[in-house]
Amino acid sequence: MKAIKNTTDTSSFANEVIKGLSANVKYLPSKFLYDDQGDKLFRSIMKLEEYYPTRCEFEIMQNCKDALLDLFYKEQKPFSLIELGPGDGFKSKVLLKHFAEKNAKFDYVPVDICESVLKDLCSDLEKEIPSLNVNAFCGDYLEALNQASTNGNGVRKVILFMGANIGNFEKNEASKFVSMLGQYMSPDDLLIIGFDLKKDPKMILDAYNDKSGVTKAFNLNMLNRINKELDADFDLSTFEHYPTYDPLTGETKSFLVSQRAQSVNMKAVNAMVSFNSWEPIYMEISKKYSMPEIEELALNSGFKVVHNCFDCRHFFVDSAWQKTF
Ligand code: AVI
Repeated sequence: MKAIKNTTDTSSFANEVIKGLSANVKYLPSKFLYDDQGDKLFRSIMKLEEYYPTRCEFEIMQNCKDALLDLFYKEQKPFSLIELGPGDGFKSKVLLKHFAEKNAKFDYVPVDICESVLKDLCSDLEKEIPSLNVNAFCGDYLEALNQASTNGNGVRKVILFMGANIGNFEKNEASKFVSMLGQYMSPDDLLIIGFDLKKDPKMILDAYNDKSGVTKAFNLNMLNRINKELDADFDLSTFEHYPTYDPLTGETKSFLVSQRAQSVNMKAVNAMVSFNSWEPIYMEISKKYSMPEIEELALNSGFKVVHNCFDCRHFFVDSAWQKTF
């Protein structure tokens, strides 16, 4: 395993928090949900009865591992499997084990902004799949792709962006992001994106409003993070978790709503923010897609869909794309 490179920029947290909480409609960037405690809470979310996407994508990995190997290992040419945001590798390990058993020639490049996530994953992989060649990259996705393109000597890149992470982008941002990935891809490379599909609205809303309150704790943890890192005095008990789902747009949006008028001090950055009673902070979007919307996103971002893998209920799809030019 090569040394992990750390390019995490810690100074942007304070600036982005201040910008979001000073906006007309207050928001906090959802990427900041994932500090150590947020990672733990998200792992608990993935095990919740109500949170179906992880189990659906796991089923896809199990059922489609042969089809995916055929697609990735075309003409038995070595490839580089670059996973953006692998988490604990729960789903991708299904592929990695299968590919290793089949003696496919590939290396695995997990990319994450969080060093501890990568360290845990790498030590797991060393134990579970000792023959696997792992080159972890700690930092920005695009920087990792840039490095892979420069050092890759023309080896085919297969980029995995799973877990419905694409749903956490606003519509235009999703297209911009995918187009940017395309800039680092050759015509023969593949991009696999996991999409959570539109389905029974009640089921979707329940996934973000679990009875045990883990998703509420996950959102409130961001305020706790601000308390710790910016010496702020958010009173978590005065903010209510409020998720919504719009079946027309497919957008789940999560808010933390201030139950009373109050001011919060962020002493470390010498800033104060005031809330009206019932004023929301927009925390996160989790967009659900239809198949035509997926085709449209591919086209608008310079890609075409070459293969789709569904779970048996068609709740989720891992869609394989190639560049159109
Ligand atoms: C990481 N991401 C795809 C999750 C989602 O479903 O949007 C994050 C999450 N937020 C609340 N529950 C899960």
